[in-house]
Amino acid sequence: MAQTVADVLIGALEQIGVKQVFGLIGDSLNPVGDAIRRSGIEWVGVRHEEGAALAAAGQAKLTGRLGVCAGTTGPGSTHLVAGLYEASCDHAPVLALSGDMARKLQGIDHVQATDPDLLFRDVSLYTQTVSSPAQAPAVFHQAIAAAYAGRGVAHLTLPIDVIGAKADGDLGSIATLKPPPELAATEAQIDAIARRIEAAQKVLIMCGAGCIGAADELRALSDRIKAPLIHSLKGKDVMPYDDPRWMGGIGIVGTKPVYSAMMRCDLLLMLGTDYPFSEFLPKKADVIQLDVRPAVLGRRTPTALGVVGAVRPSLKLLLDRVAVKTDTGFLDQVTKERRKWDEMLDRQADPARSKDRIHPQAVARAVSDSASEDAVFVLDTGLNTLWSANWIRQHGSQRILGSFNNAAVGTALGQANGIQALDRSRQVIALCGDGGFNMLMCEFLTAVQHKLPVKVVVYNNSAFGLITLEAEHLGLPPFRKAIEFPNPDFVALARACGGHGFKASQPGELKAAISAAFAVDGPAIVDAVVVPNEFPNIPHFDLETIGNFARAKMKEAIIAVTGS
Ligand SMILES: Cc1ncc(C[n+]2csc(CCOP(=O)(O)OP(=O)(O)O)c2C)c(N)n1
Repeated sequence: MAQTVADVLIGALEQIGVKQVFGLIGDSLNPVGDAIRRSGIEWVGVRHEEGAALAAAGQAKLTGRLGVCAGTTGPGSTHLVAGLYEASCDHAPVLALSGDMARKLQGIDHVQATDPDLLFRDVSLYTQTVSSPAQAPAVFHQAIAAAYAGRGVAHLTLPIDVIGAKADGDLGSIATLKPPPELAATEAQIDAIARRIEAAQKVLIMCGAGCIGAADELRALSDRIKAPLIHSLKGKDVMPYDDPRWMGGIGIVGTKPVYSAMMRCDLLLMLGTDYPFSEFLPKKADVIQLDVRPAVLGRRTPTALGVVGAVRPSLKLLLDRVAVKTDTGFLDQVTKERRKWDEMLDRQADPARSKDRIHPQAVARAVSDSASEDAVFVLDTGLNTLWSANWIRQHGSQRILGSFNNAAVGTALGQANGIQALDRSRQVIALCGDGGFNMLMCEFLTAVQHKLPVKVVVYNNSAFGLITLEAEHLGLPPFRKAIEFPNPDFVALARACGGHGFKASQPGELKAAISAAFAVDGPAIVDAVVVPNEFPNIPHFDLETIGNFARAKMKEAIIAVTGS
């Protein structure tokens, strides 16, 4: 059979190491499906295209390598868009393919007419219609190169008459399609960082996702200059939880010791982080920021020195150039506070805390304690993010991912499916709120069909829990009718889908339900019925917020009595 334009695209993807394409077949995507059917790439058919985009994003976030998803004409591609924000917000390379109707039907309000290039414009850094077989190879190359170079989404619109046509040439430069190299900052800039560190008394090092892979260098720097290491949520898995230098997270998903260290330090070194919540950054200290992205330098807080460079190679240079410090006072103080905070976390997660109710902290801790050395935890969005992020104690080569920039509910399972498809023998655990799981629960069927043994742990509080807190934060009484909802029987649902289901509604059942789910060979759901009104640890409150919470509680009490 003669090679089609679709074959050229799929052949190139195979050559650069793409293992799966996630999508939902049909209509104008059929020639792409046919090319995949004849290739070495696995087609992972999803139940909702958002699940395909999430799966591709999950893969790209974990590995830094291209994830690929596909939707067909009109609504099939429209469904991709929401999931793609995971990749664009977290700077992960994804190629999204939209099938489109034949060119002769375009522009005349035909059935399913959309303008995919316009629709995908916001979420992608490159979007292009492939309008002829002759143009196709160069555009395919450009799209993949753009996704890698810009670390985001490239999108192609593929009219069926073009993608199914006979090919007119191959991609010439496959060898150039790969992630960008890690480049160090210049020596002069490294010297400038070293001099500022030497002049400071209390140096605090804040690590973001740009620090992944740099744990050894960070330890060495911390030891050399006696500086505590703290992290953004995206940086939590840079180091094992129990490393004595790893003090905890910043912000709402963080700790009080870290907040006070921020306010006490005189130099903050921000490494590979664009942490957006400026109110948690120091008010007085000098700030140095090191990142591969020049555009993020200095945009969250006034920055004395902004340096372009990748963290790991830059730290390697810095270690040779910065003088040893001996004063451990600041490090010791933060360490002491951190220990106390950890003891509090342990008490809050103790299943024996109540006799007949499961606290969500205990769920996160039990999942963490039962997980394999190389598990991947995929967190959903909501109150559940706080439980998972604060009570998972990562170790070994465990990884933690979530929707930490997009902050979208319903994103964990789709991403977990993509990650699981990379290695079906690795343990992948999606930790979801019930609202988040309900949103895209059809993707559990994708897991069952494609033998993706994802474990889904649902914090079942029969509510969009975080929204209660959000309302009270604004001084509003929670709109209960809008926030609370009934759930299906998740165990029955899991079994009806062909998976496994386990339930824990009493503290004594928790460990067994989680262990059973982790032991079964195949996808499983753990329905953990949790206390609905658990209040998280908030590291810092201003007076206005405290007032708002008090006002909200008063309004709630009045509504309870008067009914309005
Ligand atoms: C797609 C999407 N829709 C709505 C929101 C707003 N939102 C943020 S948290 C949340 C509640 C999530 O509820 P649930 O999944 O049950 O988790 P919980 O907060 O109870 O742990 C909502 C609706 C969002 N962030 N993303």
